[in-house]
Amino acid sequence: MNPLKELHIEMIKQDFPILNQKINGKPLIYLDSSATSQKPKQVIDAIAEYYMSYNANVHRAIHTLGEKATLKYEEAHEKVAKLINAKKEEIIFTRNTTESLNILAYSLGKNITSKDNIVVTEMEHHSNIIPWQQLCKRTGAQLRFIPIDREGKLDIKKSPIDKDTKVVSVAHVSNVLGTMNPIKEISNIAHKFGAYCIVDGAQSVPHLKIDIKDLNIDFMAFSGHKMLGPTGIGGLYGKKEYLKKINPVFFGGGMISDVTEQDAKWADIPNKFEAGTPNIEGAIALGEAVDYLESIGVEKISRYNKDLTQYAMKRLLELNNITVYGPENGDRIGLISFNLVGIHPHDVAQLLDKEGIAIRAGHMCAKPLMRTLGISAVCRVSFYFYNTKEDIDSLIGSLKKIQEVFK
Ligand code: 7TS
Repeated sequence: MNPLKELHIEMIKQDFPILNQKINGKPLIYLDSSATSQKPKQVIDAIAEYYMSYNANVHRAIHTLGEKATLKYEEAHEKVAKLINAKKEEIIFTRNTTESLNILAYSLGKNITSKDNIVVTEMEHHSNIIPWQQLCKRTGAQLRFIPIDREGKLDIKKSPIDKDTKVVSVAHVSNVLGTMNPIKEISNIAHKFGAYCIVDGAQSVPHLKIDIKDLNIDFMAFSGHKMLGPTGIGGLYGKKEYLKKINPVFFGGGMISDVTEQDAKWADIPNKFEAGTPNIEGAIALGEAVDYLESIGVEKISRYNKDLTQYAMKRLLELNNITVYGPENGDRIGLISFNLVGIHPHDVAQLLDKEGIAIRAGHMCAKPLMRTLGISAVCRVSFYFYNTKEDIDSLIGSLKKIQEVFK
């Protein structure tokens, strides 16, 4: 079946109350899901239900409310784990991808010395660069980059991974180029040299069926708010044996098995990494988001998004005076960055907003990549399964109008 007909989008859209509104007198077309996705009412209701009927702290109360909150919080670990084929105790709830990567940079950083190097890529978001830069400054280790080729794919042949590499941390899908990176190939190289392989899944977990075992990775960071969940909740997957071995970076209540005046012993995973009262309603609502994704089918969502991205690519390339970044077809999903020749991305975004179309413009928190591409900013359209071909057609119509205005 044609993937674009596989989903009942008009019915699905009913679940997203925010989409049913006008912006500047025009029906809202939301093309900024890579920044944050919209939320179905099932997720919004889950937050309200927690506060209206069983608000209580987790892992401490004997009373009914506390037991229900704990059960739902634990269930959320299980749901997220199942989504990526991990074990329940391998999922740590954090605030977002950024926090997950910072935790790793601190925790794995304990054993890094000035002889070592850390490898990332030229297409990383700042969240997967700066924590490693800071680690390198603390330890004297070297930060290295896998370069990109002219098409916007990783040039693995030029990989700087070697016997002194301790960590390889790579975006699964680039938030600028949309490129899907060959994670299995990279994890094989990393492991051959004895390095940890970390995946920044911020842009992939919302769109792809992830199997962390098949990818053969050691850690993965992701954000709930990009996959229908609320803000302030994210995840860190870690292989059980490594999570058991490495040290936590936050200390306090809820993460210990015993404490004396001068020392403490850590609780089992994942509690060891979840110090303090967690984002209980966020975790529960993320569990609801996972249920929602699975009720539609992650594979169906993936096929739909790939096809929509391909359609958008075809339509964008029909325009004159446009530069599109990243691979033109094949290994990409969910988003497209471009520039209209002679028109600043901020002007494009502002004029589209007047038409009710929300896109992102700027450096996308990927300044090193912008420098590699020789630009300072891009326009980026990003899609989710509540978008349609008609949304893309409206975008193209509005872009043509903008080009006319600037002629
Ligand atoms: N990694 C990638 C690949 C991302 O796209 C983002 C956010 C992050 C990490 C950080 O996620 P956070 O939830 O911790 O903030 N990317 C974007 C974006 O492209 N537009 O807004 C946020």
